[in-house]
Amino acid sequence: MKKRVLSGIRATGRLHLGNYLGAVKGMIELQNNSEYECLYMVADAHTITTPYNPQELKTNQKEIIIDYLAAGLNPEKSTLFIQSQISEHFELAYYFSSIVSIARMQHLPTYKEKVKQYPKNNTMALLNYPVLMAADILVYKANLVPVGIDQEPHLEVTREIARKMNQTYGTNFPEPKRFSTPGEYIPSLKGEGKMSKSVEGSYINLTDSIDEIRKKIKSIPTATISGGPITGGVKTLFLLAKLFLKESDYQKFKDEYHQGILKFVNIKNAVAEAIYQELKPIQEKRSQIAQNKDYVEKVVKNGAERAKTIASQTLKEVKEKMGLR
Ligand code: AQP
Repeated sequence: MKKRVLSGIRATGRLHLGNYLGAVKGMIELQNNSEYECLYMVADAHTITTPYNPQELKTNQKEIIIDYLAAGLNPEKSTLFIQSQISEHFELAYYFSSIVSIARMQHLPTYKEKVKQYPKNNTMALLNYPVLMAADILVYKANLVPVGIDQEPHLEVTREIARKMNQTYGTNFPEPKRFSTPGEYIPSLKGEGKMSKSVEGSYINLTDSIDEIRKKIKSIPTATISGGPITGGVKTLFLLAKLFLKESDYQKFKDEYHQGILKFVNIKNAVAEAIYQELKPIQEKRSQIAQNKDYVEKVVKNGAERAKTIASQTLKEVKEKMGLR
């Protein structure tokens, strides 16, 4: 039997370069490996753990599917679906919550950060986020999860839940691992923290024009004189250079930097151009797919059918083991 892969992205807005490099690139790589069966969702139920607009969420559900398709996810190879359409995720999360302590959830750095960011939104759903994520993964008995490094604490919780369920109830959940990419952590363009949708000025969208990308790359804080240790904005710039430029160009800029002769405008222009060259075909494909609403609907409908078949089987097993049927 093929090993399973599960991943998802919250429907909080348009995808940015961090989502693309940290998650989507890994999703594509695994989709194209015949050893795996891949299921990729729009994590709309995770979206409501932070303040949101229902009308925008409705639009974003489909926009993320369009982003997935444009970036290279292929519904012939991967199951693409919307999380909230598979009610088994929520039912399993409830059963899992019976073996997870409140303290364990309260101590997670991801939870603390979100509470700091949205102090008026310290809800049960936010506290429960990692439990629902464990259910998202384990309802498909997925072994591999292509996500950015920021999700590692949640994966640790998933493994703990799998172990405890197996020990307590004799289930056979795998202990899933993260599938990492070279872009597993893309820093904010502002020089502090990670690239994030909710931090204005921190990100490049997949739909940005060359002018917008140039402007954003120019905004990365760099020293006026090159040389010395590579830190802060300079580090971000070199990471993007490593990910997008030819190795020889990257090395040339690095050597110039260490010799103290690098003009930041040159590396910034080269990086902006290289990012745009990678995004351009995605943008072109996106505008074609966006016009074909019926196709997108069909992808989502087929995806839900496949996801539901697997998820309902797991629920049946879990309920039997837990004495619920
Ligand atoms: N900066 C990043 N570098 C690498 N990977 C990243 N991911 C997110 N930011 C980076 C990965 O993208 C996937 C989707 O993450 P998410 O569903 O948590 O999306 P999000 O919450 O909308 O991501 P943001 O941008 O951080 O949004 P806000 O600001 O709303 O919290 C995951 O695999 C994640 O690791």
